[in-house]
Amino acid sequence: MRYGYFDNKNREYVIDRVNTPVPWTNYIGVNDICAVLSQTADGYVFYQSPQYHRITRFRPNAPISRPGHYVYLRDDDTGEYWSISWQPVGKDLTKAKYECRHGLSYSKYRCDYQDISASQTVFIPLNEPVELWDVVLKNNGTRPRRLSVYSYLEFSFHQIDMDNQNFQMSLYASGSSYADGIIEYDLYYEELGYQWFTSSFEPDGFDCLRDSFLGAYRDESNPVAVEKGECSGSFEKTGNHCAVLQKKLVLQPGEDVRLTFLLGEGKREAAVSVRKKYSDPANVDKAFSDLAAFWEEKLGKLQVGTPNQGMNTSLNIWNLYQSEVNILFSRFASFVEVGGRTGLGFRDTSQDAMTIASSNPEKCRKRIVELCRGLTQQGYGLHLFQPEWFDPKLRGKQQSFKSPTVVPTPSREEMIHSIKDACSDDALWLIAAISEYIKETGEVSLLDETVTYADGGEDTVYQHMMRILDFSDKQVGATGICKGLRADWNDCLNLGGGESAMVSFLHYWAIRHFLDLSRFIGKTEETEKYEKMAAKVKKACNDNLWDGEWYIRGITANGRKIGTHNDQEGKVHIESNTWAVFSGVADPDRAVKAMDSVDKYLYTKYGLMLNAPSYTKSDDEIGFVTRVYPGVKENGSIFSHPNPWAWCAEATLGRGDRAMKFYNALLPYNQNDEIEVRQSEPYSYCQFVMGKDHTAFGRARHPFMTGSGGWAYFAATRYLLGVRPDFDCLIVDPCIPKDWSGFDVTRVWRGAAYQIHVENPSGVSKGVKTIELDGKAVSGGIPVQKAGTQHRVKVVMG
Ligand code: IFM
Repeated sequence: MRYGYFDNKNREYVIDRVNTPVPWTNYIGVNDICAVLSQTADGYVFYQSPQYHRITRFRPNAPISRPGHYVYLRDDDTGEYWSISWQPVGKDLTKAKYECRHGLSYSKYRCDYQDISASQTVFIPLNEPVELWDVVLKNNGTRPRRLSVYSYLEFSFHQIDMDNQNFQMSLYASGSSYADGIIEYDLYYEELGYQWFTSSFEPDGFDCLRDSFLGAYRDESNPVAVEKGECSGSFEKTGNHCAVLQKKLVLQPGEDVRLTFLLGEGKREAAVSVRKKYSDPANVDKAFSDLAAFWEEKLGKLQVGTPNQGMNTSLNIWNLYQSEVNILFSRFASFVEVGGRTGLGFRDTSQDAMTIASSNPEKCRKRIVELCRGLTQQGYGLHLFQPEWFDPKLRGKQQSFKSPTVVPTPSREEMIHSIKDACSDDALWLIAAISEYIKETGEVSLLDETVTYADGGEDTVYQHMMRILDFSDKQVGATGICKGLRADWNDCLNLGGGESAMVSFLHYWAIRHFLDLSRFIGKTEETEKYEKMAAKVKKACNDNLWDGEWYIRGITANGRKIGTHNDQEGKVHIESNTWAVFSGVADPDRAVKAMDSVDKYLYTKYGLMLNAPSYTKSDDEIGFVTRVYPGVKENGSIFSHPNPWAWCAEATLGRGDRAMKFYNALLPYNQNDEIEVRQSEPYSYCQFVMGKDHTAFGRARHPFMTGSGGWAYFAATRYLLGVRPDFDCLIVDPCIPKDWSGFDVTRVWRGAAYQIHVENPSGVSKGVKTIELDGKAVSGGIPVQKAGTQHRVKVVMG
């Protein structure tokens, strides 16, 4: 069963059955202000922080997610009313036609009802803290129509906690007012507590008090003001507030009208000038086309044409979009992660930064510096921290958002965690992010930049990298395998503080990244030191972690091996086996066996499970994972994030058919027509899909806010299609299914554009016979070309 389709030409996903099993969301905005909205316009908007500076309210985890950013329409002759986005009125779907188009940083809602077609496009101009609703109505009938149009949104008390508790204060500290077409909203005690709402027209009515507009014992589906056809003109200092502007219209047959609603940050003065600007539709169009150009520039850096349509759609549009959404705001703003946490998670941010180095080098660099500041002198990262703790320029910003009635988040001093809070993998990911950034941009001088440590002192980025590697070198157990500390990548597999196979493999991978860099910049001394470290780690792994057919997952504090052939539960784990291979620790024989075991024990038609069989008996020596339902999340679900590690591992082995089998199984696009099983958005990777050990096998949960999008993009473009930058050349080293006759990639790298055409005449999966750059043979990678130039690259596999 399907609910929509991919419109690649417009880079939109079109939901033509709007009653999806769960909300299907989109992210609006690319700068300071961000809205998370569903296919029925439910959702919320925040300014910089979803935790401290929400603009509109959201009641999460409810049977219907409310409220949202709605437009009601009313036939003033009959009194009948409906909403453009289907909800909240929720007309009978057999009588009206609704559609939602989720595009890149905008959503467009459409409806057709009784000869009135209407659309509401919600977007946020590139550099203005303003949410804009571009509303168009048309009378397709043969008689004149008298209509009323109403906006609706509900203001927030600015903090997620304030919207959910202790109203004895907030209800009496928030106020609204109306004058000359502008609604103003304020939180009286907050220095930055002002918003406004206005429109391109002179309203015929308004309401600022939610309860006056909705009426007693009613909700957003049947507001009394819409039912009556008249707003009450309410506003007050104290209460719950909303933004309703009403316009009465007469539309002649064939006539259309365009209205703009605007929601923004600041006081009345800001509203006046923004209103003036966007009362001219040409400015609305310009802001919308600037946004399209923003995405065009990003997506244009890498476009693919392969025989796999799902891959093309995902890599060319949705995968990159998801990765950018993760890095632009935070990992914490969705309908599930409702914004109650903010800051940077060390491991997640490092991986997110690594995967968007090509599309967003500026943000990647910014994040690298922020993460270096969140590193301690000992070399471990603060698992979750606020960048403003360490950036004098940002300090004080969150403070001014804070309301007095909520317990403040801990200060920097309180949060300089002791090592017992550290996760063993966190900082290792940063090494790869730095290396990928330099490969992408060539900015080797980043290594010399001086950056502070979280607990005082400062050093170069290069020194930070060595501290990270040295920390993992020292934090080892009796066997020489890295200690798992509080947890490794798998938050729930704690091993009682034992040793983590995955982290030792990751350590090896990070050392390899560093060695490539130290050799490139000619640092002989460090190269020798870390070559020895690499050899030591490799030996410890191969001496202690091999189980015969696969690698174990770890060793508990009591010396018990986890993930062995003797285990009835948690026998095979994806993390250790994929990293053993991708890191280069496993020799070819073991690598093949390990990945064959992954295929044998973990493969399902919806992707690879994290571990199998799932744990059913609680065992605190292994960790919290054993207290998670079988087949769910970290216990045997198809956790999306590690799946691309398996594609990379298979690409390392040159097994393109296997890699593509794994790729296709997880690809949300491939479940577009199976939504009765998947339920969630087919244009976004979800954090996990229920595994075989759960009754809802195949059901996906937690869209957007997961490292899966970034890793899928990184793995597919760099290791399956094999186009990846090195420090001084662009490598083309594909690993594809044997039946692919070839594919094309357009890649912009260091300012030059490469049109890469790959041919596969002998039907191989791996191996490059020849490479030509503009008709001339090159060996190895493609050398750096002058910025602004265009090149043709022909690659023949064989
Ligand atoms: O690795 C973690 C991530 O940091 C947060 N989500 C769950 C993942 C696996 O535990």
